[in-house]
Amino acid sequence: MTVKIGVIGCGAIGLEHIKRITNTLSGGKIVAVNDINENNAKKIIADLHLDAKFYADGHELIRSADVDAVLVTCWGPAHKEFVLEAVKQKKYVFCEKPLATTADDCLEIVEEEMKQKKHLVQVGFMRRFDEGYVALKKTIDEGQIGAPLILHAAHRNPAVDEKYTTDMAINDTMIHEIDVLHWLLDDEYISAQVIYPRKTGNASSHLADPQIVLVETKKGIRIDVEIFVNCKYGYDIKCEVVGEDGIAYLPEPATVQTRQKAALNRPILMDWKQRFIKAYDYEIQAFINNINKGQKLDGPTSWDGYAAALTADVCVQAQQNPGKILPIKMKDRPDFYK
Ligand code: NAI
Ligand code: ISE
Repeated sequence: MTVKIGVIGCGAIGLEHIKRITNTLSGGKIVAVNDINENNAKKIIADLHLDAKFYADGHELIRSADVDAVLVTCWGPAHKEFVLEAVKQKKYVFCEKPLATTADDCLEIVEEEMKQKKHLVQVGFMRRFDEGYVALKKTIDEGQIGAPLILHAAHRNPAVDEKYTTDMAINDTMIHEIDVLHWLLDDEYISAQVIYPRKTGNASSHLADPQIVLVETKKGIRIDVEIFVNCKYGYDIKCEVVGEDGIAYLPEPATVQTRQKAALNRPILMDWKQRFIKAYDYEIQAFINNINKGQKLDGPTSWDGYAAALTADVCVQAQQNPGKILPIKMKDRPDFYK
């Protein structure tokens, strides 16, 4: 069977996903495309020779009998309306992060999904599909480093544009750590604190960069995440778990090491699209395969989308109250999502 997919939002990541479904993955076909930028969407259909129809209205795309599953890859504030509509229509939906921009909006999706009594939503937290994080989780789960005590993480982007604001360091960037780290540690967050180091001269005047977020978990693990989005030298993701019997590190991406002109060199990637390319392939292939086999979706759920949004809300409040430790009060996970 081929899953007939409609895409809402054909910007940077929407286009990447359209290309991977068309050229790299199996079992799925792009049959419908929507974007408020009609010219761009139509150009993508033409340039990639897609056998797909353009819909001026995203809701009409979702309701179309030609569409089995929906990819929501437009900008964050529009995610909720399209995900809710897809769930109401009992259609599978893959939504790029964030699931919605507020925790309350995420809960509305959670409630609608539970009403339908079926897991229909997968959220695009692709790091759970990254081979490095999967290997790191296995190391921790097997008890190789004993109980985790401390986790040091860094999320560095070479540069961001003028439109990138201080809260985006949480909502757009650290949101990946927020999701992947509690999954990695099989734990929940209970508090957050933000501190600001000396500001880099490479950031725009309105942006606080870098930032450090300190998070505590239910088990008492202390996590520090450095977010530095104008680090210049590369796209660099670090994760080091300190356990009672040893330390485990997120593997570096495989790049060729050279010895040349009295120097030992290893290139560093510059772009997030390259760094997690396989993880994006795996998450969407899993989405397609599970639909095709009639299996439960196995990626991040709408509950994970809620947990991330709630944690991010508290981290943004912590940004506005530097140094203050703020509690994270999560609702109890419903049985449906256990
Ligand atoms: P983008 O700005 O390149 O593209 C967004 C597209 O959505 C544009 O083509 C815009 O015209 C369209 N759009 C906006 N409102 C719309 C609406 N109401 N209906 C239909 N189309 C609409 O943004 P980008 O980088 O592609 O990001 C899209 C989403 O993907 C964001 O939520 C972002 O956080 C997420 N993302 C996830 C990444 C990951 O690593 N998982 C990486 C990059 C983005
Ligand atoms: C972007 O939206 C992403 O999701 C990337 O993974 C992240 O590194 C970047 O900071 C975000 O802007």
